[in-house]
Amino acid sequence: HVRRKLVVGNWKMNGSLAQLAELAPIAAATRAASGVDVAICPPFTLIAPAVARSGGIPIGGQDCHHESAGAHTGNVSAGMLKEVGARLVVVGHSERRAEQGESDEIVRRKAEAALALGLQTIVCIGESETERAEGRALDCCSAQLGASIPELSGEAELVIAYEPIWAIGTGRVASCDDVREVHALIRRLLVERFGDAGRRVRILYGGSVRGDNAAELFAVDDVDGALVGGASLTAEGLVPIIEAAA
Ligand code: G2H
Repeated sequence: HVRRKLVVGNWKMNGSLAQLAELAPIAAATRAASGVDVAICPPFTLIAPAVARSGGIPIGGQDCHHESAGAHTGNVSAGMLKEVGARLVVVGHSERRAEQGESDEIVRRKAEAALALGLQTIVCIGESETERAEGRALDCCSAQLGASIPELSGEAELVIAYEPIWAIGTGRVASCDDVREVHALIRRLLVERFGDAGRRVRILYGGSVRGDNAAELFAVDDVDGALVGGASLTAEGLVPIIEAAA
């Protein structure tokens, strides 16, 4: 199975209308790289203007609610994202699991809602520092994956992102051996659950990916791309990662 590399920028709660100027050089680098898929997930308020200035790069949300509408102050549904041109969404990021108390069950329902509307859906999992120190990283990832992903149906693409929490925004990258071990586990669980379709699911690594460490991560088996936070805010930061994926 040949899986194209996928590089997704997660701007988190960063960016501005002015920052959307970074999209043009990112789009140009993506066209030049060929063979790499690139997408950017800015804050909700920037999605519509980002779509207008995307240069063809898919724009997505960083979360969606699991219901389609209703009394959920402050939330945004998958349909709302889609209406303004979003083509993907990230769900279950560890920052949302921690700050908003999102459970695996809620994450799974969000993923179901997004996939049902045809959004490419990136489900994030990953162990904490304590869980790794206690030798429970694989068990944690296995349990989270099992409970956070929905059944596959329809055409929309499910993507998994493995983000060890201790590597997020810290400058500490997981070792290639650790990444290989967890990605192999995720692949095995996906194939057990979905059969051959599990081989087509792309598995991204996330956590302090930068231009100077991307190539070695992308060389690891079953690393099909990256979910990039800090380094995705500028073309200068993201373009070397796109080039490393090409
Ligand atoms: C992990 C990642 C992107 P960063 O959260 O989701 O962020 O690259 O800043 O560690």
